[in-house]
Amino acid sequence: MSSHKPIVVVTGGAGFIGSHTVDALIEAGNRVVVLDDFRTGKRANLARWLAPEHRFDGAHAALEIVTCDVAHGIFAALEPITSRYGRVERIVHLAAQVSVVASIANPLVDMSVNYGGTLHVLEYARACNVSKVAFASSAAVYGDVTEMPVAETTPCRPVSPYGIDKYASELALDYYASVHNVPTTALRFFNVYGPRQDPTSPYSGVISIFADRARAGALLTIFGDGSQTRDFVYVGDVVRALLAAVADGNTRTVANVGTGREITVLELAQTIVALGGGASTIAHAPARGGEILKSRANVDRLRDRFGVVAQTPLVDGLRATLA
Ligand code: UD2
Repeated sequence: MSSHKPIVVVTGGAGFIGSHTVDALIEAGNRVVVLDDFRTGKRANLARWLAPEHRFDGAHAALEIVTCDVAHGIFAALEPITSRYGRVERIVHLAAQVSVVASIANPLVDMSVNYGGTLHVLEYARACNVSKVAFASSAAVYGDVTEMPVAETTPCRPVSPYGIDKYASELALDYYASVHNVPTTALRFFNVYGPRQDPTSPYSGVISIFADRARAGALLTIFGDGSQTRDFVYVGDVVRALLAAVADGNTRTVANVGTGREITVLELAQTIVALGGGASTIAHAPARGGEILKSRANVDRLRDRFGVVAQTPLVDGLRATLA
């Protein structure tokens, strides 16, 4: 059966970015195995692939879901599938504890999931000759940078356990690539937004929160005066970057994933209120501590190495998110 479609593992595949990645991989004809511990991931995000015609019979583009916490390793979760259907060809590693603030409260949890999880994935890739590992890193690896846009050559000085563990993961990817011949790419995501991003946590992405409020005609709260900027990149563009990275022959590569454009949080709030029908009002609360003032990615490397340019205009992405 191993002559069939390649098997791609997506860790964190039931989450926001993960489920969009799974959609694109299955649409491209892959057999996809999702590993997710469902702490924040949702089976509903994968609902369209749960019909009988997408059952993992080894022949068709299809989905298999295994409940698995990457912090405990992935060999046992994958063994029943690989012994039946053949080897894992590629891995998109997205499973993570996603909150910077939570990482400060619980650095050891962050380390075991975000760094330990990456080591488990890389150990699997080494032992099983996986052809490529693409990893979701973060702009958080840079820390406080004043010069914009931020290029990959900027020294990494992370200022949170989250940023440290993402950076440590990048170093591990590079080590496994150079010493153990596991081809790897790390993508440094800037502020990703789009449908299925969960707005319910206070640390959820600002667009998911503002969209949720605007739909309800409720108040939008800006932390600080709203002059801080972010580079918001639509999840569909991030998925194109991930698919390019996991299919690509590039190894030991790190690349930013953003748009190269920035917008202030105030302008963002005003745009979302207008798109939501204008019923909401905007209020200000004290600025969050330890927050970066400006963020904008240099995206030359993403274009040059992977041929990917984010192409979704913010207004279009916001409309899709509000819909
Ligand atoms: C993003 C990432 C984080 C990490 C970090 C690296 C998200 C969700 N988080 O954090 O994982 O990679 O970048 O630098 O992408 N805001 C409001 N009102 C709200 C919520 C937020 O004004 O109700 C502001 C917030 O103060 C900040 C901006 O919106 O200035 C963006 O906040 P965020 O939490 O979406 O993302 P960020 O940039 O803190």
